Amino acid sequence: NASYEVLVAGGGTGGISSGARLANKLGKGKVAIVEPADNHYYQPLWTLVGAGAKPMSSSQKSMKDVIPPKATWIKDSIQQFDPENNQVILGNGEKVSYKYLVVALGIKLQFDRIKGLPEAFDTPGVCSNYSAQTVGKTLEALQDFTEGNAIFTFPTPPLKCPGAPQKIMYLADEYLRKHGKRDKATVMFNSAGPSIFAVKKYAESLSKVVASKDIVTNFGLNLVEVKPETKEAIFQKVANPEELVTYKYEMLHVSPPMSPHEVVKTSGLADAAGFVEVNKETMQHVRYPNVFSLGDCSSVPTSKTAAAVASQNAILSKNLLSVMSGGQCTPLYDGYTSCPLITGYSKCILAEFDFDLAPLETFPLDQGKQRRSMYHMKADVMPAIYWDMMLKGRWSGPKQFRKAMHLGMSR
Ligand code: FAD
Ligand code: UQ1
Repeated sequence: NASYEVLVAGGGTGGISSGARLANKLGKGKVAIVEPADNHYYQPLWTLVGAGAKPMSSSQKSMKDVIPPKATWIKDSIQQFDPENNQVILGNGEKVSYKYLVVALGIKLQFDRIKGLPEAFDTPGVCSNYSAQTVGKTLEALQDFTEGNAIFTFPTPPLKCPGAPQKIMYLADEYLRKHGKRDKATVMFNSAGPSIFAVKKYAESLSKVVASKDIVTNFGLNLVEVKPETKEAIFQKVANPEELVTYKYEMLHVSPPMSPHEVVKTSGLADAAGFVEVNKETMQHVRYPNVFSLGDCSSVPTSKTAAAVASQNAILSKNLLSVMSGGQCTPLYDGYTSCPLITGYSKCILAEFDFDLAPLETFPLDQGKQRRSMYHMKADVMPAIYWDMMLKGRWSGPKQFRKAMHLGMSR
């Protein structure tokens, strides 16, 4: 059996950023990352890739180029966790033991929970920014659009980046205007949720954006079926699941339902909802003190984003190293998460908030406003920070900047 000081499950945003920190501290040969994929994706760029504002290549790097140089890459998937025996079983049947485990497997997309959808992706107009395979179809749908309904869906939670389902809608609105097709379109946000956004301050701003763009919102509608032959999308009323509502579509952007991966649900590490059950402030498992988790697969009750992982990976690594040397978990997570709500090809509302859905803003200006500066931050500055700093274990989120910019007056 191979054995490592720290085993990291998953080579996505959380696995690489925390794996890099731990390997930097512990040195060569101590940290292994289990990840089957050939490529690593910076998914936050997919909103812009879908809208044709960035090439797919800018969101993608070869996995071998992001695995930290001091970490060992185990190119396989985790088939089963065995926390009682401090080991995992790989896809090839081999066992790998660990002293400490970091679980960062992300969340599973479930396009197949919507009847007819997997097949509908092979037909014109149906697209989703949520996967590498379907994001390319979004721009095609915009280019092909002539007239009719452009429908943007939002599933029942849980989902990662809850702002993404509407960001692409604002970009689509602007695209259709630029190409003289907006007056032939009805742009519609059909959401299973109750409101445009969970944080009041940003919901107020976004409601104004929706109104100014002449977008129709239908809340409490959950997409359950797509009929590509007749170009119909069928929604269930959340308040009365017996009742179905059908809309014709010309373009249909689907944000799919999501769930924890099966291997996490059955790991012995999960809570009732299937997420890795950690202390929300320390990232340490509630039953196995040598297990930690971060990102979309964890039970941490904040909006699931890469920005949240930026804060979490620093806290997790410090706490894991402290526990390793017999100490306590000290840095405490406040739930910081951020959602750059792109509202056009050069506009963005930078939402930042905490566990209590209270704004926790970095910049000393009103971030509830649409700003060009925040668009550049999201489109050009953040990707560089991600590739050059975060994946190398050198980005802990904007907390220090926030404190400096508010002259120590902020939390
Ligand atoms: P991921 O980065 O998804 O990584 C999970 C990894 O685990 C993957 O590499 C996968 O291959 C691997 N894996 C899965 N199963 C196994 C297994 N059995 N064994 C081994 N490995 C496995 N966040 C923001 O901060 N800002 C944004 O603007 C933003 N926009 C987004 C827009 C879109 C369209 C999408 C899809 C996401 C967006 N996000 C955004 C969210 C962000 O990408 C995620 O929250 C972040 O990537 C979570 O990191 P993670 O490590 O938990 O999961
Ligand atoms: C952030 O730290 C981060 O991590 C890389 C993101 O990832 C996508 C973000 O989108 C944002 C907004 C932040 C927060 C950073 C600043 C400077 C506000």
